[in-house]
Amino acid sequence: MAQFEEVSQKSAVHPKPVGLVLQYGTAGFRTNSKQLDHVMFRMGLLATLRSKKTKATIGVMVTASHNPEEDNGVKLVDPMGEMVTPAWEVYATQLANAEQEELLTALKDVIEREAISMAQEASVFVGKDTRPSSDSLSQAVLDGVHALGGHSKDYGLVTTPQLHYMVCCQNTQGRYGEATVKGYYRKLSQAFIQLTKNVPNRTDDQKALLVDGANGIGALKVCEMETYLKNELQLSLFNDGSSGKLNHLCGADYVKVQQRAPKGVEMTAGERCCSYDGDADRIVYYYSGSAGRFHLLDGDKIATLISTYLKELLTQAGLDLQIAVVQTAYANGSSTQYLEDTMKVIVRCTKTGVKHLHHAAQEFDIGVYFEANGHGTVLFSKAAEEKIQKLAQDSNTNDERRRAALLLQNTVNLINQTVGDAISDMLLIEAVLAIRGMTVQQWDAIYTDLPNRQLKVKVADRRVIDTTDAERRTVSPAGLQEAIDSRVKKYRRARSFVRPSGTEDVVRVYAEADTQESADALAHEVSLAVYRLAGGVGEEPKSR
Ligand code: G16
Repeated sequence: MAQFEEVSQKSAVHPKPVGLVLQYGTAGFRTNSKQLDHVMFRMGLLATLRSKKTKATIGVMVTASHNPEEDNGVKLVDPMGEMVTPAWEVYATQLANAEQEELLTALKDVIEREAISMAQEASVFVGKDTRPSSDSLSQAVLDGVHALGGHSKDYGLVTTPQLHYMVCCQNTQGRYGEATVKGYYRKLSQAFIQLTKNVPNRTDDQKALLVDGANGIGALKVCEMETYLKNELQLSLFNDGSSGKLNHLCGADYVKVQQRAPKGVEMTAGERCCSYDGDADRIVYYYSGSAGRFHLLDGDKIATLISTYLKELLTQAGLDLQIAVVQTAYANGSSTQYLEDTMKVIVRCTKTGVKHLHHAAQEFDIGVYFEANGHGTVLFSKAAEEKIQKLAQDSNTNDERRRAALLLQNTVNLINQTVGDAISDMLLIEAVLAIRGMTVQQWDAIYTDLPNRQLKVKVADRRVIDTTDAERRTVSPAGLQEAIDSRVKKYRRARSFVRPSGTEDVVRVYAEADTQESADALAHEVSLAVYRLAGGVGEEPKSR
Protein backbone atom coordinates (compact mmCIF):
# COMPACT_ATOMS: atom_id res chain seq x y z
CA MET A 1 0.00 0.00 0.00
CA ALA A 2 1.24 3.47 -0.92
CA GLN A 3 0.60 4.72 2.63
CA PHE A 4 2.96 2.17 4.12
CA GLU A 5 5.67 3.07 1.60
CA GLU A 6 5.26 6.68 2.61
CA VAL A 7 5.57 5.72 6.29
CA SER A 8 8.71 3.74 5.51
CA GLN A 9 10.33 6.64 3.68
CA LYS A 10 9.33 9.33 6.15
CA SER A 11 10.27 7.28 9.20
CA ALA A 12 13.81 7.13 7.86
CA VAL A 13 13.92 10.91 8.40
CA HIS A 14 12.90 10.34 12.03
CA PRO A 15 15.01 7.28 12.90
CA LYS A 16 14.84 5.56 16.24
CA PRO A 17 18.13 5.26 18.12
CA VAL A 18 18.87 1.52 18.20
CA GLY A 19 18.03 -0.13 21.51
CA LEU A 20 16.36 2.94 23.07
CA VAL A 21 13.36 1.88 25.14
CA LEU A 22 10.98 4.48 26.59
CA GLN A 23 8.11 3.94 28.99
CA TYR A 24 4.69 5.50 28.57
CA GLY A 25 4.47 7.52 31.78
CA THR A 26 1.81 9.25 33.86
CA ALA A 27 0.84 11.56 31.01
CA GLY A 28 2.59 10.10 27.94
CA PHE A 29 6.24 9.88 26.93
CA ARG A 30 8.56 12.32 28.62
CA THR A 31 12.34 12.54 28.59
CA ASN A 32 15.24 14.61 27.24
CA SER A 33 14.05 16.23 24.02
CA LYS A 34 16.98 14.81 22.04
CA GLN A 35 15.53 11.31 22.37
CA LEU A 36 12.06 12.11 21.14
CA ASP A 37 12.05 12.83 17.40
CA HIS A 38 11.10 9.27 16.37
CA VAL A 39 8.52 9.08 19.18
CA MET A 40 6.79 12.22 17.90
CA PHE A 41 6.67 10.93 14.33
CA ARG A 42 5.21 7.67 15.55
CA MET A 43 2.67 9.39 17.82
CA GLY A 44 1.56 11.26 14.69
CA LEU A 45 0.98 7.84 13.09
CA LEU A 46 -0.82 6.55 16.16
CA ALA A 47 -3.07 9.60 16.48
CA THR A 48 -4.04 9.15 12.84
CA LEU A 49 -4.98 5.52 13.47
CA ARG A 50 -6.91 6.52 16.59
CA SER A 51 -8.77 9.12 14.54
CA LYS A 52 -9.64 6.55 11.88
CA LYS A 53 -10.80 4.17 14.59
CA THR A 54 -12.97 6.68 16.46
CA LYS A 55 -14.01 8.59 13.32
CA ALA A 56 -13.24 11.73 15.31
CA THR A 57 -10.52 14.35 15.71
CA ILE A 58 -7.63 13.40 18.00
CA GLY A 59 -5.18 15.79 19.70
CA VAL A 60 -1.42 15.64 20.10
CA MET A 61 0.22 18.11 22.47
CA VAL A 62 3.99 18.50 22.46
CA THR A 63 4.99 19.43 26.00
CA ALA A 64 6.87 18.24 29.04
CA SER A 65 4.77 20.40 31.32
CA HIS A 66 6.52 20.85 34.69
CA ASN A 67 9.80 19.17 33.64
CA PRO A 68 12.98 21.18 32.97
CA GLU A 69 13.30 23.04 29.68
CA GLU A 70 15.65 20.42 28.16
CA ASP A 71 12.97 17.74 28.40
CA ASN A 72 9.98 17.34 26.17
CA GLY A 73 7.06 14.98 25.85
CA VAL A 74 3.76 14.19 24.24
CA LYS A 75 0.18 14.02 25.49
CA LEU A 76 -2.50 12.32 23.38
CA VAL A 77 -6.06 13.62 23.51
CA ASP A 78 -9.14 11.45 22.86
CA PRO A 79 -12.34 12.67 21.12
CA MET A 80 -14.13 14.22 24.11
CA GLY A 81 -10.94 16.00 25.16
CA GLU A 82 -9.89 13.44 27.75
CA MET A 83 -6.51 11.67 27.89
CA VAL A 84 -6.17 8.81 25.42
CA THR A 85 -7.73 5.56 26.63
CA PRO A 86 -5.26 3.32 28.55
CA ALA A 87 -5.78 0.46 26.05
CA TRP A 88 -4.03 2.59 23.42
CA GLU A 89 -1.13 3.44 25.73
CA VAL A 90 0.00 -0.12 25.03
CA TYR A 91 0.04 0.57 21.28
CA ALA A 92 1.86 3.84 21.90
CA THR A 93 4.57 1.94 23.75
CA GLN A 94 4.82 -0.72 21.02
CA LEU A 95 5.16 1.87 18.28
CA ALA A 96 7.60 4.07 20.19
CA ASN A 97 9.90 1.17 20.96
CA ALA A 98 9.77 -0.78 17.67
CA GLU A 99 13.18 -0.81 16.00
CA GLN A 100 13.30 0.93 12.64
CA GLU A 101 12.82 -2.23 10.57
CA GLU A 102 9.95 -3.41 12.82
CA LEU A 103 7.90 -0.24 12.60
CA LEU A 104 5.61 -1.30 9.76
CA THR A 105 4.89 -4.63 11.44
CA ALA A 106 4.02 -2.83 14.69
CA LEU A 107 1.79 -0.42 12.80
CA LYS A 108 -0.01 -3.20 10.93
CA ASP A 109 -0.49 -5.02 14.19
CA VAL A 110 -2.45 -2.08 15.65
CA ILE A 111 -4.50 -1.78 12.45
CA GLU A 112 -5.36 -5.46 12.56
CA ARG A 113 -6.13 -5.66 16.27
CA GLU A 114 -8.39 -2.64 16.12
CA ALA A 115 -9.86 -3.59 12.75
CA ILE A 116 -9.15 -0.10 11.41
CA SER A 117 -10.39 0.81 7.97
CA MET A 118 -7.50 2.61 6.28
CA ALA A 119 -9.95 4.20 3.85
CA GLN A 120 -11.47 6.19 6.72
CA GLU A 121 -10.48 9.89 6.84
CA ALA A 122 -8.41 11.05 9.79
CA SER A 123 -8.03 14.41 11.52
CA VAL A 124 -5.44 15.38 14.10
CA PHE A 125 -5.06 18.67 16.02
CA VAL A 126 -1.51 19.51 17.10
CA GLY A 127 -0.30 22.00 19.72
CA LYS A 128 3.01 22.80 21.37
CA ASP A 129 4.46 24.59 24.38
CA THR A 130 7.25 27.19 24.34
CA ARG A 131 10.26 24.85 24.72
CA PRO A 132 12.91 25.44 22.02
CA SER A 133 12.62 21.77 21.00
CA SER A 134 8.85 21.92 20.53
CA ASP A 135 9.06 23.41 17.00
CA SER A 136 10.86 20.50 15.40
CA LEU A 137 9.11 17.90 17.53
CA SER A 138 5.65 19.12 16.58
CA GLN A 139 6.78 19.06 12.93
CA ALA A 140 7.70 15.41 13.46
CA VAL A 141 4.14 14.74 14.72
CA LEU A 142 2.72 16.45 11.62
CA ASP A 143 5.02 14.37 9.39
CA GLY A 144 3.61 11.23 11.02
CA VAL A 145 0.02 12.35 10.45
CA HIS A 146 0.66 13.21 6.80
CA ALA A 147 2.58 9.98 6.14
CA LEU A 148 -0.64 8.09 6.83
CA GLY A 149 -2.72 10.53 4.82
CA GLY A 150 -4.32 12.22 7.84
CA HIS A 151 -5.55 15.82 7.85
CA SER A 152 -3.96 18.08 10.43
CA LYS A 153 -4.59 21.40 12.05
CA ASP A 154 -1.57 22.95 13.67
CA TYR A 155 -2.63 25.24 16.53
CA GLY A 156 0.99 26.17 17.20
CA LEU A 157 1.58 27.64 20.64
CA VAL A 158 -1.34 26.76 22.92
CA THR A 159 -1.71 25.56 26.48
CA THR A 160 -2.40 21.85 26.91
CA PRO A 161 -5.96 22.45 28.15
CA GLN A 162 -6.63 24.74 25.18
CA LEU A 163 -5.78 21.88 22.83
CA HIS A 164 -8.02 19.49 24.80
CA TYR A 165 -10.77 22.09 24.52
CA MET A 166 -10.37 22.43 20.73
CA VAL A 167 -10.64 18.67 20.26
CA CYS A 168 -13.84 18.53 22.30
CA CYS A 169 -15.36 21.53 20.48
CA GLN A 170 -14.57 19.97 17.13
CA ASN A 171 -16.04 16.59 18.00
CA THR A 172 -19.21 18.06 19.47
CA GLN A 173 -19.76 20.11 16.29
CA GLY A 174 -19.35 23.30 18.29
CA ARG A 175 -21.79 22.45 21.08
CA TYR A 176 -18.98 22.68 23.63
CA GLY A 177 -17.72 25.91 22.08
CA GLU A 178 -15.91 27.24 19.05
CA ALA A 179 -12.69 25.38 18.23
CA THR A 180 -10.53 28.49 18.15
CA VAL A 181 -8.33 30.19 20.73
CA LYS A 182 -10.52 33.30 20.48
CA GLY A 183 -13.60 31.15 20.99
CA TYR A 184 -12.03 29.76 24.16
CA TYR A 185 -11.29 33.27 25.48
CA ARG A 186 -14.80 34.45 24.64
CA LYS A 187 -16.58 31.51 26.29
CA LEU A 188 -14.58 31.66 29.51
CA SER A 189 -14.50 35.43 29.87
CA GLN A 190 -18.25 35.78 29.24
CA ALA A 191 -18.98 33.20 31.93
CA PHE A 192 -16.59 34.95 34.33
CA ILE A 193 -18.16 38.36 33.73
CA GLN A 194 -21.66 36.92 34.16
CA LEU A 195 -20.62 35.38 37.46
CA THR A 196 -18.96 38.45 38.90
CA LYS A 197 -21.15 41.24 37.48
CA ASN A 198 -23.66 41.14 40.33
CA VAL A 199 -21.10 41.09 43.09
CA PRO A 200 -21.53 44.50 44.76
CA ASN A 201 -18.63 46.90 45.26
CA ARG A 202 -15.68 44.81 44.15
CA THR A 203 -12.66 46.96 44.86
CA ASP A 204 -9.51 47.08 42.74
CA ASP A 205 -7.74 45.18 45.51
CA GLN A 206 -10.29 42.41 45.25
CA LYS A 207 -9.84 42.30 41.49
CA ALA A 208 -6.04 42.18 41.70
CA LEU A 209 -4.13 38.93 41.24
CA LEU A 210 -0.41 38.20 40.86
CA VAL A 211 0.32 35.47 38.32
CA ASP A 212 3.55 33.51 37.94
CA GLY A 213 3.52 32.24 34.36
CA ALA A 214 6.41 29.77 34.94
CA ASN A 215 8.11 31.41 31.92
CA GLY A 216 5.87 29.29 29.75
CA ILE A 217 2.90 29.15 27.43
CA GLY A 218 0.40 30.06 30.18
CA ALA A 219 2.01 33.49 30.46
CA LEU A 220 1.53 34.16 26.74
CA LYS A 221 -2.04 32.96 26.72
CA VAL A 222 -3.25 34.75 29.84
CA CYS A 223 -1.87 37.98 28.34
CA GLU A 224 -3.86 37.38 25.17
CA MET A 225 -6.96 36.78 27.25
CA GLU A 226 -6.70 39.85 29.46
CA THR A 227 -8.58 42.23 27.18
CA TYR A 228 -11.56 39.87 27.09
CA LEU A 229 -11.87 40.16 30.89
CA LYS A 230 -12.66 43.88 30.66
CA ASN A 231 -10.81 44.79 33.85
CA GLU A 232 -12.99 42.49 35.94
CA LEU A 233 -9.71 40.85 36.85
CA GLN A 234 -6.50 42.85 37.07
CA LEU A 235 -3.50 40.63 36.55
CA SER A 236 0.14 41.39 37.33
CA LEU A 237 2.21 38.90 35.41
CA PHE A 238 5.60 37.64 36.57
CA ASN A 239 7.91 35.07 34.94
CA ASP A 240 6.37 35.86 31.57
CA GLY A 241 9.13 34.13 29.61
CA SER A 242 10.81 37.33 28.45
CA SER A 243 14.01 36.53 30.33
CA GLY A 244 13.81 33.57 32.73
CA LYS A 245 14.02 29.87 31.97
CA LEU A 246 10.92 27.68 31.82
CA ASN A 247 9.94 26.25 35.24
CA HIS A 248 13.28 27.34 36.72
CA LEU A 249 12.74 28.45 40.34
CA CYS A 250 9.15 29.18 39.43
CA GLY A 251 5.90 27.56 38.39
CA ALA A 252 3.30 25.48 40.22
CA ASP A 253 5.46 22.40 40.77
CA TYR A 254 8.33 24.40 42.26
CA VAL A 255 6.00 26.34 44.56
CA LYS A 256 4.11 23.24 45.71
CA VAL A 257 7.13 21.02 46.33
CA GLN A 258 9.44 23.69 47.78
CA GLN A 259 6.60 25.37 49.67
CA ARG A 260 8.00 28.78 48.85
CA ALA A 261 7.24 31.70 46.56
CA PRO A 262 8.67 31.63 43.04
CA LYS A 263 11.59 33.76 42.03
CA GLY A 264 10.66 37.19 40.82
CA VAL A 265 7.18 37.53 42.33
CA GLU A 266 7.04 40.61 44.50
CA MET A 267 4.16 40.05 46.88
CA THR A 268 3.06 42.15 49.78
CA ALA A 269 1.31 40.70 52.82
CA GLY A 270 -2.13 39.27 52.07
CA GLU A 271 -1.97 39.67 48.26
CA ARG A 272 -3.38 36.75 46.28
CA CYS A 273 -0.85 35.07 44.02
CA CYS A 274 -0.97 32.02 41.80
CA SER A 275 1.47 29.94 39.75
CA TYR A 276 0.83 27.97 36.56
CA ASP A 277 3.02 25.10 35.40
CA GLY A 278 4.89 24.81 32.08
CA ASP A 279 1.84 23.92 29.97
CA ALA A 280 -0.76 25.68 32.15
CA ASP A 281 -2.73 22.64 33.20
CA ARG A 282 -1.98 23.12 36.90
CA ILE A 283 -2.39 26.00 39.31
CA VAL A 284 -1.60 26.67 42.95
CA TYR A 285 -2.38 29.78 45.02
CA TYR A 286 -0.41 31.34 47.86
CA TYR A 287 0.05 34.50 49.89
CA SER A 288 2.41 35.93 52.42
CA GLY A 289 1.05 36.22 55.98
CA SER A 290 1.54 39.25 58.18
CA ALA A 291 4.72 37.80 59.69
CA GLY A 292 6.05 37.10 56.20
CA ARG A 293 5.14 33.41 56.49
CA PHE A 294 4.42 31.68 53.21
CA HIS A 295 0.94 30.13 52.93
CA LEU A 296 0.18 27.64 50.16
CA LEU A 297 -3.30 26.86 48.82
CA ASP A 298 -2.82 23.74 46.74
CA GLY A 299 -5.12 21.47 44.76
CA ASP A 300 -6.75 20.16 47.94
CA LYS A 301 -7.68 23.66 49.09
CA ILE A 302 -8.94 24.44 45.59
CA ALA A 303 -11.13 21.30 45.58
CA THR A 304 -12.52 22.25 48.99
CA LEU A 305 -13.31 25.82 47.95
CA ILE A 306 -15.02 24.73 44.75
CA SER A 307 -16.98 21.84 46.24
CA THR A 308 -18.20 23.98 49.16
CA TYR A 309 -19.38 26.61 46.70
CA LEU A 310 -21.13 24.08 44.46
CA LYS A 311 -22.77 22.32 47.41
CA GLU A 312 -24.15 25.62 48.70
CA LEU A 313 -25.54 26.51 45.28
CA LEU A 314 -27.15 23.07 44.91
CA THR A 315 -28.87 23.55 48.26
CA GLN A 316 -30.06 27.04 47.31
CA ALA A 317 -31.28 25.77 43.95
CA GLY A 318 -33.01 22.81 45.61
CA LEU A 319 -31.29 20.44 43.20
CA ASP A 320 -30.68 16.92 44.39
CA LEU A 321 -27.39 16.11 42.66
CA GLN A 322 -24.68 13.91 44.10
CA ILE A 323 -21.33 15.64 44.44
CA ALA A 324 -18.02 13.88 45.07
CA VAL A 325 -14.38 14.89 45.37
CA VAL A 326 -11.64 12.73 43.83
CA GLN A 327 -8.12 12.94 45.26
CA THR A 328 -4.88 10.96 45.20
CA ALA A 329 -2.61 9.69 47.97
CA TYR A 330 -0.89 13.10 47.99
CA ALA A 331 -4.05 14.77 49.35
CA ASN A 332 -3.36 16.30 52.71
CA GLY A 333 -4.98 14.23 55.49
CA SER A 334 -6.69 17.34 56.84
CA SER A 335 -8.40 17.99 53.52
CA THR A 336 -9.83 14.48 53.31
CA GLN A 337 -11.01 14.69 56.91
CA TYR A 338 -12.65 18.06 56.33
CA LEU A 339 -14.41 16.94 53.15
CA GLU A 340 -15.71 13.72 54.69
CA ASP A 341 -16.49 14.77 58.26
CA THR A 342 -17.49 18.43 57.96
CA MET A 343 -18.72 18.80 54.41
CA LYS A 344 -20.10 15.28 54.23
CA VAL A 345 -19.19 14.78 50.60
CA ILE A 346 -18.11 11.50 49.08
CA VAL A 347 -14.32 11.30 48.69
CA ARG A 348 -12.57 8.85 46.36
CA CYS A 349 -8.84 8.17 46.09
CA THR A 350 -7.21 7.09 42.82
CA LYS A 351 -3.70 6.56 41.50
CA THR A 352 -1.76 9.64 40.38
CA GLY A 353 -2.55 10.79 36.85
CA VAL A 354 -5.40 12.89 35.58
CA LYS A 355 -6.76 10.01 33.52
CA HIS A 356 -7.51 8.07 36.73
CA LEU A 357 -9.13 10.98 38.54
CA HIS A 358 -11.13 12.02 35.50
CA HIS A 359 -12.52 8.53 35.12
CA ALA A 360 -13.53 8.30 38.80
CA ALA A 361 -15.16 11.75 38.70
CA GLN A 362 -17.35 10.69 35.77
CA GLU A 363 -19.26 8.35 38.08
CA PHE A 364 -21.04 11.21 39.87
CA ASP A 365 -23.52 13.93 38.95
CA ILE A 366 -20.80 16.40 39.84
CA GLY A 367 -17.23 15.15 40.24
CA VAL A 368 -14.67 17.62 41.54
CA TYR A 369 -11.20 16.20 40.98
CA PHE A 370 -7.90 17.74 41.98
CA GLU A 371 -4.43 16.41 42.57
CA ALA A 372 -2.65 18.16 45.43
CA ASN A 373 -0.21 19.53 42.83
CA GLY A 374 -3.01 21.72 41.44
CA HIS A 375 -4.11 19.65 38.46
CA GLY A 376 -7.86 19.30 38.31
CA THR A 377 -11.29 20.35 37.15
CA VAL A 378 -14.99 19.65 37.69
CA LEU A 379 -17.13 17.28 35.64
CA PHE A 380 -20.90 17.63 35.32
CA SER A 381 -22.93 14.69 34.03
CA LYS A 382 -25.17 15.42 31.08
CA ALA A 383 -28.22 14.90 33.31
CA ALA A 384 -26.85 17.36 35.88
CA GLU A 385 -26.23 20.00 33.22
CA GLU A 386 -29.74 19.55 31.87
CA LYS A 387 -31.34 19.91 35.32
CA ILE A 388 -29.35 23.08 35.98
CA GLN A 389 -30.26 24.53 32.62
CA LYS A 390 -33.95 23.72 33.00
CA LEU A 391 -34.13 25.41 36.38
CA ALA A 392 -32.18 28.46 35.17
CA GLN A 393 -34.79 28.94 32.44
CA ASP A 394 -37.81 28.26 34.63
CA SER A 395 -39.53 31.61 35.16
CA ASN A 396 -41.98 30.04 37.61
CA THR A 397 -39.38 29.21 40.19
CA ASN A 398 -38.56 31.53 43.10
CA ASP A 399 -35.76 34.11 42.85
CA GLU A 400 -33.32 32.37 45.18
CA ARG A 401 -33.51 29.07 43.33
CA ARG A 402 -33.26 30.78 39.94
CA ARG A 403 -30.29 32.89 41.01
CA ALA A 404 -28.47 29.76 42.23
CA ALA A 405 -29.29 27.90 39.02
CA LEU A 406 -28.01 30.80 36.91
CA LEU A 407 -24.78 30.88 38.91
CA LEU A 408 -24.43 27.13 38.42
CA GLN A 409 -25.04 27.50 34.70
CA ASN A 410 -22.34 30.13 34.30
CA THR A 411 -20.03 28.07 36.49
CA VAL A 412 -20.46 25.14 34.10
CA ASN A 413 -19.54 27.44 31.20
CA LEU A 414 -16.45 28.72 32.98
CA ILE A 415 -15.03 25.27 33.62
CA ASN A 416 -12.92 23.42 31.06
CA GLN A 417 -14.35 19.97 31.67
CA THR A 418 -11.90 18.23 29.38
CA VAL A 419 -8.88 18.45 31.70
CA GLY A 420 -7.30 20.56 34.46
CA ASP A 421 -6.81 24.09 33.15
CA ALA A 422 -4.83 26.75 35.04
CA ILE A 423 -6.57 29.68 33.32
CA SER A 424 -10.10 28.29 33.72
CA ASP A 425 -9.41 27.20 37.31
CA MET A 426 -7.98 30.64 38.11
CA LEU A 427 -11.11 32.36 36.80
CA LEU A 428 -13.33 29.96 38.71
CA ILE A 429 -11.45 30.50 41.98
CA GLU A 430 -11.54 34.27 41.49
CA ALA A 431 -15.28 34.14 40.79
CA VAL A 432 -15.99 31.94 43.81
CA LEU A 433 -13.97 34.19 46.13
CA ALA A 434 -15.81 37.24 44.78
CA ILE A 435 -19.29 35.68 45.02
CA ARG A 436 -18.69 34.38 48.53
CA GLY A 437 -16.95 37.60 49.57
CA MET A 438 -13.95 35.68 50.84
CA THR A 439 -10.37 36.78 51.26
CA VAL A 440 -7.51 34.40 50.54
CA GLN A 441 -6.93 34.15 54.30
CA GLN A 442 -10.53 33.13 54.92
CA TRP A 443 -10.23 30.51 52.20
CA ASP A 444 -7.01 29.24 53.77
CA ALA A 445 -8.67 29.03 57.18
CA ILE A 446 -11.32 26.50 56.02
CA TYR A 447 -9.00 23.84 57.42
CA THR A 448 -5.35 23.66 58.45
CA ASP A 449 -2.99 21.50 56.41
CA LEU A 450 -0.97 18.87 58.19
CA PRO A 451 2.71 19.73 57.76
CA ASN A 452 4.13 17.66 54.92
CA ARG A 453 7.24 17.10 52.86
CA GLN A 454 7.91 15.68 49.40
CA LEU A 455 11.33 14.35 48.40
CA LYS A 456 12.83 12.61 45.38
CA VAL A 457 15.20 9.63 45.50
CA LYS A 458 17.35 8.46 42.58
CA VAL A 459 17.42 4.69 42.08
CA ALA A 460 18.95 2.53 39.35
CA ASP A 461 15.56 1.35 38.07
CA ARG A 462 12.44 2.88 39.55
CA ARG A 463 10.32 0.04 38.16
CA VAL A 464 11.47 -2.14 41.10
CA ILE A 465 8.88 -0.26 43.14
CA ASP A 466 5.40 -1.67 42.75
CA THR A 467 2.44 -0.18 44.58
CA THR A 468 -1.14 -1.06 45.47
CA ASP A 469 -4.19 0.56 47.15
CA ALA A 470 -4.11 3.69 44.97
CA GLU A 471 -0.33 3.93 45.51
CA ARG A 472 -0.69 4.16 49.29
CA ARG A 473 1.27 0.94 49.88
CA THR A 474 4.21 -0.79 48.20
CA VAL A 475 4.26 -4.50 47.40
CA SER A 476 7.88 -4.57 46.22
CA PRO A 477 10.77 -4.45 46.85
CA ALA A 478 10.51 -6.82 49.80
CA GLY A 479 10.63 -5.13 53.19
CA LEU A 480 10.03 -1.57 51.99
CA GLN A 481 6.41 -1.29 53.21
CA GLU A 482 7.39 -2.76 56.60
CA ALA A 483 10.20 -0.21 56.81
CA ILE A 484 7.76 2.63 56.02
CA ASP A 485 5.22 1.33 58.56
CA SER A 486 7.77 1.13 61.35
CA ARG A 487 8.92 4.70 60.73
CA VAL A 488 5.39 6.10 60.45
CA LYS A 489 4.56 4.61 63.88
CA LYS A 490 7.14 6.87 65.55
CA TYR A 491 5.24 10.06 64.73
CA ARG A 492 1.82 11.50 65.54
CA ARG A 493 -0.86 11.85 62.85
CA ALA A 494 1.74 10.49 60.44
CA ARG A 495 1.40 8.98 56.99
CA SER A 496 3.93 8.24 54.29
CA PHE A 497 4.09 6.51 50.92
CA VAL A 498 6.47 6.16 47.99
CA ARG A 499 5.87 5.69 44.28
CA PRO A 500 7.88 5.77 41.08
CA SER A 501 7.32 9.00 39.16
CA GLY A 502 5.86 8.63 35.69
CA THR A 503 7.33 11.89 34.42
CA GLU A 504 10.82 12.04 35.95
CA ASP A 505 13.46 9.39 36.59
CA VAL A 506 12.99 9.43 40.37
CA VAL A 507 11.05 7.80 43.19
CA ARG A 508 8.76 10.25 44.96
CA VAL A 509 8.46 10.20 48.75
CA TYR A 510 5.58 11.84 50.61
CA ALA A 511 5.29 12.24 54.37
CA GLU A 512 2.97 14.17 56.66
CA ALA A 513 2.83 14.46 60.43
CA ASP A 514 1.69 16.75 63.23
CA THR A 515 4.74 19.05 63.02
CA GLN A 516 7.01 20.16 60.17
CA GLU A 517 10.02 18.71 62.00
CA SER A 518 8.31 15.33 62.19
CA ALA A 519 7.17 15.43 58.55
CA ASP A 520 10.73 16.33 57.48
CA ALA A 521 12.30 13.62 59.65
CA LEU A 522 9.83 11.00 58.44
CA ALA A 523 10.34 11.92 54.77
CA HIS A 524 14.08 11.65 55.26
CA GLU A 525 13.89 8.27 57.01
CA VAL A 526 11.61 6.87 54.32
CA SER A 527 13.96 8.23 51.62
CA LEU A 528 16.80 6.34 53.23
CA ALA A 529 14.73 3.16 53.27
CA VAL A 530 14.00 3.62 49.55
CA TYR A 531 17.65 4.30 48.84
CA ARG A 532 18.77 1.17 50.70
CA LEU A 533 16.03 -1.26 49.65
CA ALA A 534 15.26 -0.09 46.12
CA GLY A 535 18.76 0.36 44.70
CA GLY A 536 19.56 4.01 45.37
CA VAL A 537 22.26 5.61 43.26
CA GLY A 538 24.54 8.56 44.01
CA GLU A 539 24.82 9.99 47.49
CA GLU A 540 22.62 8.77 50.34
CA PRO A 541 19.76 11.19 51.04
CA LYS A 542 20.76 13.73 53.68
CA SER A 543 18.44 15.25 56.25
CA ARG A 544 17.45 18.88 55.64
C1 G16 B 1 1.54 14.97 35.00
C2 G16 B 1 0.20 14.33 35.20
C3 G16 B 1 -0.29 14.55 36.60
C4 G16 B 1 0.75 14.08 37.60
C5 G16 B 1 2.11 14.70 37.30
C6 G16 B 1 3.23 14.11 38.14
O1 G16 B 1 1.40 16.35 35.21
O2 G16 B 1 -0.71 14.87 34.26
O3 G16 B 1 -1.48 13.84 36.76
O4 G16 B 1 0.38 14.41 38.89
O5 G16 B 1 2.46 14.47 35.96
O6 G16 B 1 3.30 12.74 37.87
P1 G16 B 1 4.44 11.83 38.47
O7 G16 B 1 4.36 11.98 39.95
O8 G16 B 1 4.09 10.44 38.02
O9 G16 B 1 5.75 12.33 37.95
P2 G16 B 1 2.12 17.42 34.28
O10 G16 B 1 1.51 18.71 34.71
O11 G16 B 1 3.60 17.32 34.57
O12 G16 B 1 1.77 17.00 32.89
